[in-house]
Formats: sequence, C-alpha cells, structure tokens
Amino acid sequence: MKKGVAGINGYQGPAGGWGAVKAVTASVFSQRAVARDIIAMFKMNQVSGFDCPGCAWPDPGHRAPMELCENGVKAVSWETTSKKASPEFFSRHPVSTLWRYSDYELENVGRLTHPMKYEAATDRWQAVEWDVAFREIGERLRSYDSPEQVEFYTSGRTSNEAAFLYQLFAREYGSNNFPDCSNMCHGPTSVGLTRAIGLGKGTVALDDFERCDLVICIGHNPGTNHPRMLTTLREVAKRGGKIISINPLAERGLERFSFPQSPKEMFSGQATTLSSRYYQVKMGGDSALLKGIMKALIEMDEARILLDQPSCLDHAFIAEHTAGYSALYEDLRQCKWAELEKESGLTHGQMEDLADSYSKSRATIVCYGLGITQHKNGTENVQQLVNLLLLKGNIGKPGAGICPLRGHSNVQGDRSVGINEAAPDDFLQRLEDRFAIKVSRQHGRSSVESIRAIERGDARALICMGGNLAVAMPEPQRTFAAMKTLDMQVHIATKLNRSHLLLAKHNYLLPALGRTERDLQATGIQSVTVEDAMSMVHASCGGLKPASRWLKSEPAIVAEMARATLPHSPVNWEEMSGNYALIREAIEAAIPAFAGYNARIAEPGGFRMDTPASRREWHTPNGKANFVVGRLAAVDRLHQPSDALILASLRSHDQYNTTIYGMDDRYRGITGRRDVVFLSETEARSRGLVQGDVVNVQALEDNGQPAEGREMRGLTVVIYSMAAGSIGAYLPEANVLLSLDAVDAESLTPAYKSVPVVITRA
Ligand SMILES: Nc1nc2c(c(=O)[nH]1)N[C@H]1C(S)=C(S)[C@@H](COP(=O)(O)OP(=O)(O)OC[C@H]3O[C@@H](n4cnc5c(=O)[nH]c(N)nc54)[C@H](O)[C@@H]3O)O[C@H]1N2
Ligand SMILES: Nc1nc2c(c(=O)[nH]1)N[C@H]1C(S)=C(S)[C@@H](COP(=O)(O)OP(=O)(O)OC[C@H]3O[C@@H](n4cnc5c(=O)[nH]c(N)nc54)[C@H](O)[C@@H]3O)O[C@H]1N2
Ligand SMILES: [Mo]
Repeated sequence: MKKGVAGINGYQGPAGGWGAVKAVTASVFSQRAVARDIIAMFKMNQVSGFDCPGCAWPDPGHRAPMELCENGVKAVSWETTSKKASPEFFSRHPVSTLWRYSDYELENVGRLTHPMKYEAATDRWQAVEWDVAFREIGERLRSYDSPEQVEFYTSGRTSNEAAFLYQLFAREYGSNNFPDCSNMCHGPTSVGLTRAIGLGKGTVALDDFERCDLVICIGHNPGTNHPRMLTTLREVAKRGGKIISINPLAERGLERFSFPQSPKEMFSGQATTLSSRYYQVKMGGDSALLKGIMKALIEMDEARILLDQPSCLDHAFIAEHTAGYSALYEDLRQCKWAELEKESGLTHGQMEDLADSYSKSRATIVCYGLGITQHKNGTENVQQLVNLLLLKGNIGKPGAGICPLRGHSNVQGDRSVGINEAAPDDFLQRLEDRFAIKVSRQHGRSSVESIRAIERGDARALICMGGNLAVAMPEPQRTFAAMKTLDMQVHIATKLNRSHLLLAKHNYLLPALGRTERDLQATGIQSVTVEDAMSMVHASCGGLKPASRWLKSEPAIVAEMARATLPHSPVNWEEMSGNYALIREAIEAAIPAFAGYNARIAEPGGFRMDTPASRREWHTPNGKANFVVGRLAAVDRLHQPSDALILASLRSHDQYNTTIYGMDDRYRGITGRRDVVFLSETEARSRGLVQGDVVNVQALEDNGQPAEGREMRGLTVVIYSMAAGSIGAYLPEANVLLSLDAVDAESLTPAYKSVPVVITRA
C-alpha cells in the first residue's frame, strides 16, 4: 500500500463522540450562524418548535432537552446562514460564471433573498416584483396547448399544507404530472408494501424498538443519514437486544457509537457496540441473500417438525393471514445454494447463521434504506423483506415489523396529502366535491417519466417546489440537455443550485421561507405539519426572523401562482394561505385519515396516521398479506464481462443529497476530497491496484458493452472494508455513470445502487 495518500487516512473512532461535537461547531461557524443557531437548536423537534429538516426519523416522547445530531445541525446552520444570494450578488455574476461554481460553492453563496427572473440579454438573474413574476408565470401557463405539458416537481421538505395546495393547484389547472423526490428513493416501498401488506409505509412505531429482540439493518447508513436512530439502536443494544447489519461496506455508524449526551461515554472514550454480526453482502446481492435466509429457515423448520420439536415458522399466522406461501416455498426449494452464494457473496453457513439468529428472535424489526430500493428489482427486494417477516408473523405484533428509513423530513407526508401521479379516485372525487372543480383522471408522470417527456418535447414547463431535480436524477448527459429545451422553469427555493442554471426560455427563481423561519400571514403566525417515517404527524413552527423581508411562504407562493393562473377559480386561495388551519380542514375533507386534523396536532407530539397493517388488517385486494416471489439478482450478469463490478453511488457524511456541506467523509476516513472510489482489498489486488492509484470507471450496457459517454476519469482508489464484486463512488458526481433507462420495473426508481462497471488504471 502507498503510504500517505492525501486525504485518505481511515477512521478508527466510533460514530458520534467528539468528532460529532467538533463538526457541529465547525458547521455553525462556517455558516456564520452562531447565536441564532444555538437558540434554534434548543427548540428543534420540541413540541412548540420547528421540525428538523435533517431527516424523517421520529422524535422520542422522552427526548433529552437537546438531542445533538450533527447532521441536523448542519441542515439547520445551512438554512439559517447569514450569507446571502442577493440581487447585488447576481448582478456581479452572469450565469456562465456561476455554472463554473462547484455544487458546494453554489449553495454556499447563501440564502436567496428576492424573486428573480433570468434576462438572456445580460446573462443574469435580475430582481423582479412578485406581482410581475406571478402574472407572467400565470400567462405562460395559460398559453400551453394542454395542461399535461406542465410538470410539478416536489422535494420532500415541503410541508403537508404547501404540498396539498400545490397538488390542488396542479389538478385544477389540469395536470397530474407529479414527479417527486420519493420516486428517487422509496418508490419501491410505496409500490411493494402496498401490494404486499396494503400499506405503502412502515408498520412500526418508535416504542416497538423497546420491545424487539432483534433489529436487522439492511442497506442503510444511519450514522450519516439518520443519526438520531443511533440513540435508539444504542438503547436496543444496551438492554441486550440484538442488531444484525447487512451492508457491502463496513459503516461505522452500524458498528459502534459514542453517545454525545452521555458524559460517561464521552469522557471515558467508551462506545457502545451496535451490531453483533455484520454481513458484507455484494452490491445488488440482497435478493439472493434473503432467499438463502428463507430457504435455510424453511429447511430448519422441516427438520424440527421431523424431530418433533417446536416449529420455527409461525404456521398459524401464515394460514390465517397470508396468501402465496406455496409459490414462495416452491421457488425457495428450487434455488441452488451455489447460485445463492455466488450472487450474494456470502456462504451457505453465513445464511444459515442468519436464519438461526432470526429463528431465535420472538420479535424482529427489519430496517432498510436505499441499498434495498435503488435497484432494478427494488420493489421485489422490499417484498422479500416482507416475506421474511411474514414467515414468523413479524408484522402486526409488538416489537416487530417493517421500518423503511425514509429520506426527506416530509417526503412521506407529501404523498399522504396527494402528491401522487396516480391518485386514488375517491380522493379526486372528494377534491371535486369540496372545491367545486373538475380534475383529470389521467395517469400522470413520475420523475423518470417527466424527464423523458421533457426530452421528447412533450413537456413545456417545469415547476419545482424545492429540490435540485436535474442534479438528483441519473445521466446528466441527457437530463441537463433536456432541461434546456423547456419553455419555462419556475423554482421555489431557499438556495441556489445547479438545476437553476439549466436555463429554459423563461426562468423564475422564487425565494421561500425555510422551516426555521417565522411565517406571518393575514391571521397571524402559522404552523405547518409534517409526517415522519413512523407516520407521526406533528406541527412545526419556525421562530427565526426570515432571511429577507421579500421571502414568501411556500403556501403563499402556491396560492398566488394559482390565482394568477386560474382567475376564475372557485377555490378560496387567499383565505387558505392566510390561515393554514383552513388548509388542514380541506385536507381533512379530502382524506378521511386526517379526521380531526387541527385538534389532533394541538396534542403534544401530534398523532399517528392510521397504519392498518400494524393491527393485521390487510388492505389488499385479497384481504391477505401476500408473499411475493422475486428474481434472484439486481443485475443480470449473463452478458457482463467477468471483471465487471457493481457500483453503488454513496452519500458522504458531509452532504445532504445534492447539497455538499464540506469535502470530508469522516466515518470512512476521507478528508478534503470526493474524487475517490471505494474498493475491497481483494478486488484491488486482483487488478494490481493499491490505495492511491488513479483509475477510470466505465459503465456497461446490459449487453456488457461499454456505455458511450458514461464514464468517470481520474478517481483515486480507497481500499475499504467492503464486499468483493462491488465498488462505491459519491453522488451526484457518479450520476454520469447511470442510465435514465435503468430503473426498477415497477416503481421506476432509478437503479442508483447497481450500475455494472469496469475499472482501468488511468
Ligand atoms: N446527512 C444526510 N442525511 C440524509 C440524507 C443525506 O444525503 N445526508 N439524505 C436523506 C434522504 S433523501 C434519504 S432517501 C435517506 C437515505 O438514507 P440511506 O438509505 O442510508 O442511503 P444511502 O446513504 O444512499 O445508502 C445506504 C447504504 O446502502 C448501502 N448499499 C449500497 N448498495 C447496497 C446493496 O446492494 N445492498 C445493501 N444491503 N446495501 C447497499 C451503502 O453501503 C450505504 O451504507 O437519508 C436522508 N438523510
Ligand atoms: N446517484 C444518486 N443520485 C441520487 C440518490 C442516490 O442515492 N444516488 N438519491 C436520490 C434521493 S434519495 C433523493 S431524495 C434525491 C434528492 O433530490 P432533491 O430533493 O430534488 O434534492 P436536494 O438535494 O435535497 O435539494 C436541495 C435543494 O432544495 C432547496 N431547499 C432546501 N430547503 C428548502 C425549503 O425549505 N423550501 C424550498 N422550497 N426549497 C428548499 C434548496 O434550494 C437546495 O438547493 O436525489 C436522488 N439522487
Ligand atoms: Mo431520498
């Protein structure tokens, strides 16, 4: 191994600990957000405070006065930054100059302060009056041949109130095109769980973690993406519960954790061991692994029955509550161990060990993330997790169930209130009844379909409620080019990002209040509501002075855009945006699950949305929980060369999706750089590579041929503890290796975690 490769140092410490405390201070300092921030942090996630925009992990009822979460602090300090992207800044920087900024530099300019319109003559964004912007946007939207030529994107920080108004506006206008960030992460959860158990969300509540015997963490990285979950996992480990992790990479946040709020752990340098077992599955190998565990479990069960020992499956549950068991049984019987081993990268013995641990647990929770969903078989993967749980009746009993780790802090809520390109008919009917409008029943477009429609010229305008759509999507070679063919783009945003610079013919940038800021409307200060990953809905009320007096709230922006576009609308836009309680009343009228909305969010901690599967009520067409047989592997290797690797795009510890906070990835031992690939010792050695060597990565087509233009050059090799056959690189840089056509067949979620590639020395 080369000694001393710049920025590649490894990391020996636990997750959390002093490193987290130092990073908090550094992030607050870098954004010059000191005093405001500290006050804000104390109120974050509290009953009367605002909801942390960091992640969707729920808040415990018995929380510490301030749960220090490093990445929550980063999210908040970047929102409450004192830096400003003002009209004066834009007057000094033409778009051609801004294009050369890195993604980090773009967001680091600071908060947008004024509504802006792009002027082609000067190549600059220029301030525009709100009224003028709304009038022009409305005129343009009315000018298109068909409302189906307009795409309405939502990123998941948007509150329930803003999201509901937004979809109402789009539907009254006549479009059902709702590309949304959940199409990029948990689309397979919505589709797969709905078909399997009749509920497109998780079944567990936070207190189930107090009662489970076993937590299986598969394909997610809580140390970075859901840091507050480590507190929960620590409690499980401390009371003797078992945690088993399944991940190609050794992720420190799954291994051990030093709780920053525990003086004992902090000052003695102790840490809690989280996972008792860690299985480094190959990227894309989960489905083979899950089949192996289930096969071993069934074999074990049959042996026990022969020996007159108690069964290790819940046969009574299977008989009463499920359908499809015999097809699953037949599929597993036919699976060959050699194939399961080859595809998963784990041994028959390891799969038996996993089955054994699972069989001994009386109540098991399976937690999963993008390592499961972002594959061509993402939906099937989710259903395999359900299969495993159903075999032992682990859904709908205390301490057990399925727990998808959702992404953005309100991505689940946005879908609950109607951001859905194929909304159920009863919902659409209630919207029509409540508002005396007509809405289309046409199946609309999700994210990948929207980009393809823009590429084909079928879509003329794109409105983005937050996010950074073009950068978040695969294959910028196609996505970026498509964006520039649009007639109009409208971005409702807090910060500048690259999507804003992919100019259409007409471009507007509308600055929104962030969640930490005071939202004053006609009837006084407003709260919004959000739904966390465990279906808890609660209020969030910003308290800070807005970054600029020209900012508008998202509901206000939507309402004014709607009034400018639909002058004869019967909807009471002005009244609703002046009093969000009226929006909640409307949500309640359209969606019965929100009955008593305003009263229920007044309760401390809010309320839980109904999750029928948690009480074994299966809202599926056959009224049963369904076993679903899936294919063996994420990638069909038939035509791939023998040296092909499967690449997953990864988040560093210093980023939030496309927002790059800094250049470090502390828990993976990387400092000051992102131009790296992670490779196992075995794969490196077989190619004669050592740490620090520079390589090129070439993506492959399904037929094994090099994919033209889908390559990255000059990446530095990091030797990492990870599965053979696998390789990792950071998003969004690695998006050039992806294909817009490689998607999960059922949900159309891009296969961000399984791109076949080959590497060569640069
Ligand atoms: N700080 C921070 N917090 C975030 C985000 C952020 O970017 N930064 N993003 C938010 C969003 S929108 C989302 S959706 C969530 C994402 O949260 P996660 O689901 O944790 O997402 P990732 O970090 O993309 O990847 C998770 C893990 O999957 C593993 N993996 C890759 N391929 C495979 C595979 O084939 N099988 C298995 N078993 N594992 C695999 C990787 O090694 C990695 O540890 O986090 C949210 N929270
Ligand atoms: N290769 C690869 N690509 C991926 C992924 C992957 O794992 N691999 N993950 C995917 C996933 S899971 C997701 S969710 C998507 C994320 O896709 P998006 O949600 O579209 O992207 P973000 O980076 O979260 O959006 C950041 C921008 O949101 C805006 N913003 C922040 N806060 C607010 C607010 O309060 N209001 C408004 N109006 N705007 C705000 C800011 O302008 C900021 O620049 O990326 C996907 N892309
Ligand atoms: Mo996400």
